[in-house]
This record gives sequence, structure tokens and C-alpha cells, in this order.
Amino acid sequence: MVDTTTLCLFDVDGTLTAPRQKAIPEMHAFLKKLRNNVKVGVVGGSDLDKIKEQLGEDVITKVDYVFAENGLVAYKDGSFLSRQSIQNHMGEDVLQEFINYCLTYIAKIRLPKKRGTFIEFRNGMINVSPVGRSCSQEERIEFYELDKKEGIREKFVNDLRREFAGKGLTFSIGGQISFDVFPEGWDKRYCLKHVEEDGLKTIHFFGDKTMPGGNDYEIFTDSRTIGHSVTSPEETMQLCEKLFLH
Ligand code: M1P
Repeated sequence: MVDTTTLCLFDVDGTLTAPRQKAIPEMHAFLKKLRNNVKVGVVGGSDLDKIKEQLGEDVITKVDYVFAENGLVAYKDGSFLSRQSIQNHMGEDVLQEFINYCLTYIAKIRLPKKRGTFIEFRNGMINVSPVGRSCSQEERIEFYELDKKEGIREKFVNDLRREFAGKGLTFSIGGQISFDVFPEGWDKRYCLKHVEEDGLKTIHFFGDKTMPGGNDYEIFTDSRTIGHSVTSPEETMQLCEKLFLH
């Protein structure tokens, strides 16, 4: 019998599949078996198309919950549940204030190169790049090296933190030429709001990027989940066998 009060929630990359790869057949069989015992959900940072590529076109009907973009796009029991976007959340006024401020800041700094696409608007975040996302690979590295010495992005982010204090924004300097801006709590914890009223007693979360700074860290350490850190899909299966399928 299925224990409907227990949910196993899995990160995708590095947890159910090798990074950016398709799930192996053993993983599909494992999820099917697990679903006979507990509720099963997946939460990925990427969009639904990417999750479908990795876990199958029919993933929505193969698990109980599918949360794409950390849960901004949510499916439950095979049906669409909800969609949230940064423009809905922030509203056009704050959004434009923020974008205009960033463009003005960028206009005032001198860099070895500036290219195009300084602001990339995504569903759940704004990506800001002083050099511009359309730079070449060489220009990307040039900016990255300079940024390491001069802290261009760090200074920019510190300025934004002061300017937009109290507006509920989180800033993350992750890659080489840009930083991400998104509403507070819009990491993987976001998906938990969709399961809060479903009568679950225990939510087990499995992820591989569970260290501080990793994109599984917040949900892994959240008091609403029991966090499990894994290093590969094989380890995920072994651990779950032990916990739920013995
Ligand atoms: O590593 C994660 C980051 O990867 C890209 O950053 P950049 O182009 O600056 O190297 C972006 O997709 C960014 O959003 C992301 O956080």
C-alpha cells in the first residue's frame, strides 16, 4: 500500500540523472517501484522541457509532483497546478526601476569590452551582465579575469543590495560574466508551498548540491524536509532501497 503521508522529493541533475543527461532505464524502474510505497516528486532548476528530456516526455504522469524552475511551474497528479513569474511577483514598477538602475550603473562603468544583452529576462530571475551576454568566449574570459582582480560584479551587487534593500531580492554571483537576481525564497524551497496542504507528514529531499552555495542547500536544510545528500543517481537508488524498499 502507498504511504500517502510520505513524499520523496528528488533533485534532477546529479541525483536522478548524470548532469544534463537522460535517466538510465534502471532509474525509471526504480521510480516506478518507489511510487508503490510512497509519493514521489521531482524538483529541478531547469524548465519543464529540459526535465522532460531527462526524465521522459511522460514524466508528469510517472511521478506525483513535477516542479520545474524550482516549482515556479508545478504539476500534480498528472495535471497543471500553477505558474509564477518574476513580473507577476515584482510588478512592473519595481521591475522597471530595477532594470533602469542596472542599465544606468552599467552605462557608467568603463570595461575593456562591452557587448550586448546586459539584462536577460527569464521567467524566474533577471540575469545581469556588465560585459553583456553576447560577448565571445575570449571576451568572457577577459571579463572573468578582470572581475577576479577588481570585483566588478561584487561591487555592483553590493550597490544593488543597498539601493534595493527591503525589496525582497536575492543576488547570486554564480558564473563568469553575470549575476542572478530573484525574489527571496525562490530557490528549491519554493516548491514546498505546493505540497503544504496535501497532508504529508514527512518530506524526504535528495540532492547532490547540498553544501552552502549549492542550489540544493536551502531545501536540504529546511526544517520542513529531511535532507539526504547523494553523489550520484546510483547512490540515490541505493539509499532509497534501504530507506523505503527493504
Ligand atoms: O553557473 C551558473 C550561472 O551560469 C551562467 O552564468 P555566466 O553566464 O555568468 O557564466 C548563467 O546562466 C547564470 O544565470 C547561472 O547562475
